[in-house]
Amino acid sequence: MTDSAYPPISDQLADLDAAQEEGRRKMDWAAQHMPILEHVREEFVADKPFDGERIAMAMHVEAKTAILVETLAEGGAEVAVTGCNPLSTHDDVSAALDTHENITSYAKRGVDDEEYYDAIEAVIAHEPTITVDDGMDLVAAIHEDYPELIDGIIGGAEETTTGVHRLRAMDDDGALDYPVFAVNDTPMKRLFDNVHGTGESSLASIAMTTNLSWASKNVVVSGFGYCGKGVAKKAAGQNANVIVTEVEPRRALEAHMEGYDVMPMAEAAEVGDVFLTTTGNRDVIVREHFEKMQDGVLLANAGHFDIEIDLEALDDLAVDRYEARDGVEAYELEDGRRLNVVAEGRLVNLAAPVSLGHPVEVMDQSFGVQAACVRELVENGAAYDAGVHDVPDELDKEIAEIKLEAEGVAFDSLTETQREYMGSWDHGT
Ligand code: RBV
Repeated sequence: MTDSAYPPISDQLADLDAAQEEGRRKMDWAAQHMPILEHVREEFVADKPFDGERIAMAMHVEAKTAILVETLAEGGAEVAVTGCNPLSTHDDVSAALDTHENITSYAKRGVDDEEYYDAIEAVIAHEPTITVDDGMDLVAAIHEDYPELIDGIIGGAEETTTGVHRLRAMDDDGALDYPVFAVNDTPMKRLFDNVHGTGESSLASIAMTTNLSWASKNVVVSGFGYCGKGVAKKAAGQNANVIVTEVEPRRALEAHMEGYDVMPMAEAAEVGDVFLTTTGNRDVIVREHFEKMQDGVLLANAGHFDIEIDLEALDDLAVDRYEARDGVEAYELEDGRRLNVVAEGRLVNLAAPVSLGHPVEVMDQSFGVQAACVRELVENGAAYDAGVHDVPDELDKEIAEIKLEAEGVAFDSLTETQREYMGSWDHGT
């Protein structure tokens, strides 16, 4: 292990026993609702596929993620973990994880930029053979600062849209030097976690943070990708009027055909009550938009990074700033209008004080795919070149089947005749 001075969470908390106990309680609750990871864990405990592996992880360290971390550790790996967002860690869960003999947790809530990267370096100091990222910060730090470790790395797995986007850009530049699975892009992740998970948890977090209703509100959803679709659908389901902003013509059309109003942000700014960004891009809501907004609007972001709402410009415009509620900062403008930013513009479903992240069931699916990818790297890592890889469809289906079985849902399979028919081209009229 190389040197790193940054201490694990257990050396940073005052009342460690109480934290460990509460963290464990949260994990036990999550585990009860994660049948996929339970199944995978039994397999890992029996086979110990990760004996001798060192897994580095940067994820949202809360109860569900903790069950994934434990599952990998129970499979024989040494795991070092830290957060992937300064505000999403639950310190008690981090402390509970750190008690496991195979796990070191550096995650801590409320770290500044310097501590955030110190913790990432502390994880990297464990000299990983596998990385598991949410947002690609580990892959980036290893390539930039510790390229000598790359030879020893079998591969990695990436959780989120933004991370996969960054990885593909890196791959296009020929700069990605080990294989990484795009977990985000699987049906088992995207159709559930991005759509239902982001939709439900973002809206729930905003509602809990503000105590305001969705009914009758004009809710502006920026970006109609998988996350935006989920947010729009769930907001409409709670009687909001949904307005979508898009830059991609087919997605704009899709939103239009779903029955949502579609308009440029310059127009939406004037009529929106709540603004929720899900684009993964920067500068979606900027000064010219703030200038037109109504008094009392809510501004929130559900994208991975806090770049979608230009808070610097808002700060420039503001004559006063104050904490209106826990997790809500009011920016007061010269003419008296107040624009309320939720959770500092960081991903709202994890970073607001009351936020708990996506619901347990969808994270069980995403993390089931993560676990299957780590197993695939250990079993067949040499078969994958450096670069971004789709998760093998068979693995994704395996996770779906485990879930269906746990839910008691039976489904059909193809007959031989059907299989032959689907595989042929000469059965015409
Ligand atoms: N996400 N994790 C949670 N652990 O509670 N909630 C959401 C959690 C992940 C989700 O998979 C998404 O792709 C990513 O966070 C964005 O950073």
